Amino acid sequence: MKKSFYITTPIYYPSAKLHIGHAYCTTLCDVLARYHRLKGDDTYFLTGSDEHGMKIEKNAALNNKSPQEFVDEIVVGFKKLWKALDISNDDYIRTTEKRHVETVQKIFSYFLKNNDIYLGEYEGWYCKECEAFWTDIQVGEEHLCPDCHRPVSKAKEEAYFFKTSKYLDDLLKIYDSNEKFITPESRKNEMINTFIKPGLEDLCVSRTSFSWGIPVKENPKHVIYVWLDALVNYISALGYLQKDDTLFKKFWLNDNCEKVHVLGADITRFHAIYWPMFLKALNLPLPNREFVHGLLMTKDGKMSKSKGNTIDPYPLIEEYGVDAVRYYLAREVNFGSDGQFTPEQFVERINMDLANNIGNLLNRTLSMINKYYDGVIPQFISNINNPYDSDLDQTIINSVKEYEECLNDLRVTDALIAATKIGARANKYIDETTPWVLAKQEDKTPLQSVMTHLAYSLYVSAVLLSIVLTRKSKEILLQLGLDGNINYETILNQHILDNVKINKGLPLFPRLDETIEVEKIKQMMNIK
Ligand code: ME8
Repeated sequence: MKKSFYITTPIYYPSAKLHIGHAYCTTLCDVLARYHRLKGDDTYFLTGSDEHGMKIEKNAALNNKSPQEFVDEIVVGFKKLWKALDISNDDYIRTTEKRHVETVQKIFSYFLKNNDIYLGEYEGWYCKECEAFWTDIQVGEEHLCPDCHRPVSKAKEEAYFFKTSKYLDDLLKIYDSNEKFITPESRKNEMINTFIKPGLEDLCVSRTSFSWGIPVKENPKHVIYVWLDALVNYISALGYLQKDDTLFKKFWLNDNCEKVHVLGADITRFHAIYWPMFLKALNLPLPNREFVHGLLMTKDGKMSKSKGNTIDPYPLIEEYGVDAVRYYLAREVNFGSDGQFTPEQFVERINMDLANNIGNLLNRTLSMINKYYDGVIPQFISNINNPYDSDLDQTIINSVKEYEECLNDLRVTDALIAATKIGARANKYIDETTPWVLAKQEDKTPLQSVMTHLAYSLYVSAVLLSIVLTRKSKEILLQLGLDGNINYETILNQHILDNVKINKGLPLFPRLDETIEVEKIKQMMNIK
C-alpha cells in the first residue's frame, strides 16, 4: 500500500512580521515534504495562521483597524514570504475561516455534551488598563502587566475548563508506548517533570474579557480560548466534521499515513499534553511524531521584536538567492538544538558547502568534459585498476542510504551532511586521479571512468539536494544536459548520463568574499 505523509508547521500569530526563526521551521517542514514527494509518498503539507486572541484585538485597535482587516493584511505578507522561500505547502489554514470556526464549535459542543468541559471560574492577574488576564509567569515577581507595565491584581472570571485529569492516564500510556512521540526525548522528560508531576491543572478554554475569538455556541459571551481553537487547525484543514472530509480520511484516519507536527520548544506543552488529550476525547488517532526544533538565536539571545534583534529573511533571499537561504536554514542548525544566526556563519556555510563543494565540482567536471570529450559525457565505466572508483561508488551508495535514514527520522541537518559527502569525495577524487595526466595517456579508459564518475556524482548530489536547492538542483541537471526533471527512481542508475551532451553555464554559487559580504549583511540587518 502506498505510504502517506502529513506534515504541519505551527500556525503563526499574525501579530507582527515573521522573522528568520519562523522561516527556519517552515523550511524544515518544506524539505521533509519535498523528500516524501520525491520518494513518491502521498504527501500533504500544511501551514497557516492563528488569528484570534486578545493580543490581535489590541494590536488591531492600536492600528485603527478591525481585527479581521488587521490580520488580512498581515497574512498577505506571510504568504508572500512563503512564496519567496519556495515553500510548497498544499494548503494554508486561517483560523478565521468558516471551515475552521465551524469545526471548532462542533468540537466544543461535543466536549460539553461529553462532560469533558465544564463551567468554572478562572483566576489570574488582571490588568484594568488593558482589560486582560495574565499568568504568573507573564507578570513576573513584580506583578506588572507585560504590555503596559502597570501593576496588576488578582481577579476572577467565569470560564470553561477542559478536564485534563480524565485523560492523564491515556497520555502517560502514549508516552510509554511510543518513545518517538515527542522528540528529542529531553522534551518529553521536561513535560513530565515540569508539568505533569507537580500536578496538571485543568485547561481554561474560554474567555469573556475579550471578544475576538470563536464564540461558544451555547454561551456566546464566551469566546473559545486560543489553544483549543489553534490546535484544531491540524484537522479542520483536512475537513474534520465537514461535508467533504476526504482529506481527513486519507491522511488523519489512515494508519498508513505518518502524521508529523513540527514545532518550537516554546509551544511543546500545548502540543505534547493538551493536543493528545483533545484527540483522545474525540476518539481520534494521534499524530505519530511531534518534533520539537530548537530556536534560532542571535548573538544577544532569543530574537524578539521588543529587543529589535529579529532577522528578516527577505534581504538575504534577495542578495544571495532562495537556495542559499534555504540551505543555510536546513543545514546550519542541528535539528533539535538551538542555533545562532551570524553573518560569518551564513557566508562560511555557503562558501564551504555550496561554492567549494557542489559549485566547484560542477565547474571542474564540465570544463573537463568539454575539453576532453567535446562536451559529450561518455558511457559510464568503472576502472577496476583504480581503487578510487570503488571508493567513490561506495561513498555514493552509503550517502544515499544515510540520507534516507536521516530523513525518515526527520533529521534534516544530518541528511544534508550525508548528501554533501558525495561532492566532497568527488572533489578529492579529481586530485587523486589527476585527469589532466590521464588525458595524455593513449589508453583513454581511465579518463573515461573518472569523467563519468564525476558526472554521475553530480547527478546524485543534485537529486538529493533538490529538496533544499529548489532551483539550483534543476540548473545542475540542465548543465549536465538533462531536462531538469527530478526523478528519485533513477538515482542509482549510473548510466543515466551516457552520451548526454552537456550544457555548461554560469558558475552555480560564486565564492563569496567573506569580509565584504559579512559587512554587507551586518549593514542590511542592522547588526553590530
Ligand atoms: O506560538 N527560532 O505562534 P508564533 C526558531 N500561534 N523558530 C522560531 C523562532 C526562533 N527564534 N521564533 C518562532 C504560536 N519560531 C502559536 C502556534 S500552533 C497550533 C499555534 C517558530 O507566531 C517556532 O516553530 O509565536 C515556534 O514554535 C513558532 O514559530 C511560534 O510561532
